[in-house]
Amino acid sequence: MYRLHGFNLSNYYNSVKLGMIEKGVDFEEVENMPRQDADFKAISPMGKVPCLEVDGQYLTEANVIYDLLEDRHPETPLYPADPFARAKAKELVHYIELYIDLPARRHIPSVFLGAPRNDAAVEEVRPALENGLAALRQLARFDPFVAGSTYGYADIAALFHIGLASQVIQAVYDWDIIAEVPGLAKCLEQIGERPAAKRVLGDLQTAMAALQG
Ligand SMILES: N[C@@H](CCC(=O)N[C@@H](CS)C(=O)NCC(=O)O)C(=O)O
Repeated sequence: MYRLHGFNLSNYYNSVKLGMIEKGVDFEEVENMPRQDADFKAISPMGKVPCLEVDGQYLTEANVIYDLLEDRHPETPLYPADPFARAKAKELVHYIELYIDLPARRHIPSVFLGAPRNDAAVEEVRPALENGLAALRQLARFDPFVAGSTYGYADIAALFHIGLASQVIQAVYDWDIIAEVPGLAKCLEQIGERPAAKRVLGDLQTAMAALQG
């Protein structure tokens, strides 16, 4: 039995949750906020979510969790079977995490949590994202999915990580980063129409509405 620790506003939590639903894996959601206390760090050493509990053992880092799920539940694959195509899909997941999500995330405190505007971030994030978006234009296939002909974790990462980044960046710079990558808007729209994605996005919207009061 799997227990997925995290919360419905987290893009990384939602990416694992969607993967598990797509795979038809049985799991329980355990609401847990990221935090630095010793109890939580005992299960998630950096205090981050998601954290997957697997028969009393714990695993962190979303893309490592994708790999475990892929190995244990290969019947509904979310990575291509061909080793090189699979590596290229993982490359896209890493690019989306490291060069889109990570820079954009520096603005989460000011956009969502009432923190003051971070002037250093305002200056540094835009050029970092311009690089990340250029890399995405170079690597993404949209054929019709992000990594090519099959749906999988690259699409899931794009849906949640670029979805969040685009909201944050629109708010700070009035800049539409999705429009910077031809084919991305249509691709995200078709991913968001999948029944499993609609369920996770619905839970996200409910959590967002509760946050905004
Ligand atoms: N590299 C981590 C990133 C996870 C992450 O940043 N999660 C956020 C929530 S979306 C979090 O826990 N933030 C709290 C923190 O960074 O201390 C992964 O792939 O799981």
